[in-house]
Amino acid sequence: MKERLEELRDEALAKVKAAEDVKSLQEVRVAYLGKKGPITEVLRGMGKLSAEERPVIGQMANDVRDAIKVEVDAKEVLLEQAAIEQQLAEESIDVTLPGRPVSSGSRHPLTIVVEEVEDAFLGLGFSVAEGPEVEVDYYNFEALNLPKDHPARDMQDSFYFTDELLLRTHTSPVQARTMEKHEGKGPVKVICPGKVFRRDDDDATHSHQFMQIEGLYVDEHVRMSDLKGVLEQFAKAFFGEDREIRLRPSFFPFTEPSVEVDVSCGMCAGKGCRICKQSGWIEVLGAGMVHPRVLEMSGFDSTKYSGFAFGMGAERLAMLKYDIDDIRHFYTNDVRFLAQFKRA
Ligand code: FA5
Repeated sequence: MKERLEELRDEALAKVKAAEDVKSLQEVRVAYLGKKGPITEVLRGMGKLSAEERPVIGQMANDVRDAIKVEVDAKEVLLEQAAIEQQLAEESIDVTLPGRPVSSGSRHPLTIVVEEVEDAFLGLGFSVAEGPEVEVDYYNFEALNLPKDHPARDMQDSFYFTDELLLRTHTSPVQARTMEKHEGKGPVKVICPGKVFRRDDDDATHSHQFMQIEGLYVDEHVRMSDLKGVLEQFAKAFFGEDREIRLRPSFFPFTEPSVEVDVSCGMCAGKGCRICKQSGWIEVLGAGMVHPRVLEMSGFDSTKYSGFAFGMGAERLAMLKYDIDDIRHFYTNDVRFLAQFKRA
């Protein structure tokens, strides 16, 4: 029995020494120290031994088991350490290799344009106001001097949810809402960017959904010359110092007088070309002096207060500034188109 135990110890220690990885070491541990191993078997057979032999062999079996366990544990630490070192060596990062480029997004050209327009007007003392895209008939039309059945409602074909609820057709309802909030006291000086919706057929210059930027200035003694001065400042800030504007008579039910505003063509410096249809000018927005009835309906005394308002299409501004030939590019989200816009 003694010899058998010594044999087992030598055999196990040799296998521990020979184990080259954690897995084969684990096999040695299970084989010699496990419940079904030979040492456990020796201990089970102790009953057959004489009373004198039993403590001696028992002590020896325990010593052999402890000796094997000490060696297995020590080798396990070594092998684990070696495994980690090998893994580190294999997975080491070569910091000199060129990295994979991370492609980053860019802001949508309409966002850029709206922010540029906002910057230009914030510099002139305007603040930004917002209103709902789903609008009630009253603010979209009636408060803007467009009663039900007014023929000018046909100028903006609308998407209705009910008789009273529609997708706003322009940002002018924000004018009425903002004036109402001021409870008849000026000054009111805001720009209102936002999405608008019309039942227009989509083509290169028209979209059924587009963005407008409304402007409103109401105070005592606001005059048409203030409108012209502000728009001139804006055109130079947005398009460039060399650009001029001109005002042409027009009609909007909520302004009187009303004008269309043209900017001198940047392509030909006003000489006339294909882009400006040989006129030297490009239309960019509608504007006018706020109609006294609109002022009154929103709670302002029209004998004391006057104001101007304007509304421009953000896509049209972007098309002019960046020379884009089709409005649909803004909505088809082709990244090759979108990636070209980085704010200067
Ligand atoms: C209006 O919507 C008025 N509310 C503007 C206004 C405000 C006038 C305040 C006076 C005072 P108009 O329908 O012309 O006006 O639209 C204004 C601008 O929106 C146009 O100059 C054009 O740039 C843009 N626009 C109009 N329809 C479309 C469309 N279907 N697609 C893209 N842009 C459009």
